[in-house]
Amino acid sequence: MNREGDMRGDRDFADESRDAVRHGPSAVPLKALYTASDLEGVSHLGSRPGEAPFVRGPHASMYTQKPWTIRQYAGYADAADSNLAFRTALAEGAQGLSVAFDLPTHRGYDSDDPAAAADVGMAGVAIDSVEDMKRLFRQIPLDRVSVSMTMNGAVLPVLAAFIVAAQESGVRPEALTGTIQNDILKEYMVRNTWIFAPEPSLRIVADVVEYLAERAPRFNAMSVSGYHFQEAGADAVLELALTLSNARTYVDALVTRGMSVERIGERLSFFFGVGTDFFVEIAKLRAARVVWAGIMSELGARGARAQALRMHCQTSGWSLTAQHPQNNIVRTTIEAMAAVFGGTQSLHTNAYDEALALPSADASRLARDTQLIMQHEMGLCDVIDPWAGSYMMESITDDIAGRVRDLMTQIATQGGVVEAIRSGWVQQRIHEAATRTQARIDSGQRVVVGVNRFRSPEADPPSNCLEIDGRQVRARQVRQLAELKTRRDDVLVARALAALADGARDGTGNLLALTIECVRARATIGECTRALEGVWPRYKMPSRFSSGLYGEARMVDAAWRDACNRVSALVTRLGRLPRVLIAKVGQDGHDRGAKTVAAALTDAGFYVSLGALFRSPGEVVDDAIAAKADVVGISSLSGAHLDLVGEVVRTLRVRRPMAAVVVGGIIPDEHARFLKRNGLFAVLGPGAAMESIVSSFVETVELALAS
Ligand code: 2CP
Repeated sequence: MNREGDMRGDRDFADESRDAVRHGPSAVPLKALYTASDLEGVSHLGSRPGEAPFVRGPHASMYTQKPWTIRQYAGYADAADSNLAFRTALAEGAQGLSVAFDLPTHRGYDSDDPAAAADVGMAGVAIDSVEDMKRLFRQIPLDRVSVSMTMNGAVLPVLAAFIVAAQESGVRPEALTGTIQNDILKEYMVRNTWIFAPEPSLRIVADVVEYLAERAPRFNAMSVSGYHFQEAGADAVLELALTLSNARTYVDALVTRGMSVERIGERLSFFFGVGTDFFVEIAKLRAARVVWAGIMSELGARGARAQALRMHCQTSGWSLTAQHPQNNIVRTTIEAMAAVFGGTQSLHTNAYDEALALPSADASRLARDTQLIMQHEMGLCDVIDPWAGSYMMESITDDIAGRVRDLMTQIATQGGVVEAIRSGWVQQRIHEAATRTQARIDSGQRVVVGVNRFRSPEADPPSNCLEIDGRQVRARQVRQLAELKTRRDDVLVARALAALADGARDGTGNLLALTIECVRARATIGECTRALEGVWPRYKMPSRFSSGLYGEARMVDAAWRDACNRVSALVTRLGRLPRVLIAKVGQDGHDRGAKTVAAALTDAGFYVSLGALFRSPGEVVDDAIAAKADVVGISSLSGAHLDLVGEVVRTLRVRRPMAAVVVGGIIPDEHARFLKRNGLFAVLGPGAAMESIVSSFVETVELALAS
């Protein structure tokens, strides 16, 4: 074809395809071509950075004056180990800290509590008291290094321990900078580290915000989070609508208590996930600022500080693959670019080996250096909001903002987020989105390189992942707890804990102020939580999943139909449906995988019971007996599988020997071999398509029946 022909072809394409709508991996439709006409009616055009509606960023100069904060989420084992890791990171270029606590700390259990035993120090650092907190920040100047703490359920004692530890090292609360997540609503929706029911938890949130506004005004009192929605399966619009609805609920509650909207807005911050849908993710972050500025303005906020949305971002953990882990370096880098183009204030980049186990030191360094390279070698900080004016970017920013407002109205008309949690609407919507995504991946409609396409027979070299000796960490914590209790004044502790319980019961006093007195007297995290449990019993929430969706999405897919036929043959042989219990064990609340597998197995023809969260190994066995399970499928993502799954296998062998156990999640090969030698039937690695999971369950039942 000659040059003229080429050009005519290009023109034809432009004319014919400019309005063709394609559906990418997210819920936002993208067009093949955008032109000036797509900017008609976009109202945010023309605004400048640092000006409402802040689409171009919360600050006028953005990264040209101060680049985003490199803030890697970290913490493992005990306070001394994590302190060393923090100091090393700061020496090597990290600009702020972000503490990952272990699951027992999140759920308000001390390390010597039997409910916590297997999880101590595994998925974060174990903190039992102010003494641990002092060890965690030894030689770190808390008046100069900002510290973010991801804590929600046990926010009172953990934040109290931080404040007292700082005071005892000579730093007054007024000098502290940092962020406490303090976003309990999303815990009921997805993350599941709640302790108490929503209503008392909202009081705790508000008491924390009020205390910080008064005593530690430089500290961000909340990090309202969308990240976990995305990780659980939500698309960009749902992530924003839920996050901003939650934030709105907090603001309303605080205004009702008499706080000014201006003051609330100044120290409210946000946290979003950044996934693989590059353009949409940039637009999402820009749209978040537009929608939030509108809400705060409606509520009466006038100052830029109160209207401008400031955010932390984290690259998507869910997008990481266990197959060919080096590919994750590329995914993370591009996701990080989306966060930066979207104007984030602070960023965590994931380590490439995190789908296999806790990150190795090398992988963590590479993740951090990715950001250093972006800041220092690539010129990304030289231009403010470089996507501004792009037909595509401005158009989809506006599109997302409109869809988010519509969904927020839908949530509000149902009675708001607390009602939507209670009815299960939110959990259901996210689960359904996750199930559809899984079906798209399993059918190959959504490509995951190295997993469902472009697989290479060459295995990557094994990663040198971090191993935690949880038993040793626990033994150290238990010893330190015992020492703490011999040194303290028990009468003082009892008095402070009684005052805290009274404050909770009577609705009087600020609960953070009361907890600070408990912690100063050396009450532990677990004791403070138990004092509150006396007034507000631990909350329980049913686990639910939806059947029908997965099977429907794969109805015409031969691989799926084959798997279903295998289940039908098994049903014929058994003369009944094969029965499966899908269980979570220990303090691990990540339930996206468990719910999706439960949904797919049901659609394939199994009878599936989904167990509650936070069960002990003994309780899982009780559930298996009650469900008359042929197979118990355990989902484990917390690193505590050796103890917890091992105990389920041992106990089940005695109490229901005909049932077999399989486990799915992040299980290093060596651990898988060990568990299999000790009676585990199978390990289903991350990235397995549902048809292969279904086939594994069929084989497990067949083998268990034959043995
Ligand atoms: C920044 N500043 C500027 C400019 N840029 N001033 C003028 N011109 C500029 N261009 C100022 C800010 O106003 C601020 O001062 C100070 O510099 C620090 O900047 P910042 O933007 O506030 O950065 P930051 O201190 O790093 O705070 C960022 C956030 C904060 C987002 C506001 O909330 C944060 O650090 N969040 C991190 C949350 C986190 O780590 N979460 C981890 C989740 P002033 O303070 O005086 O205003 S991990 C969770 C896992 C996955 C889990 O949940 O399980």
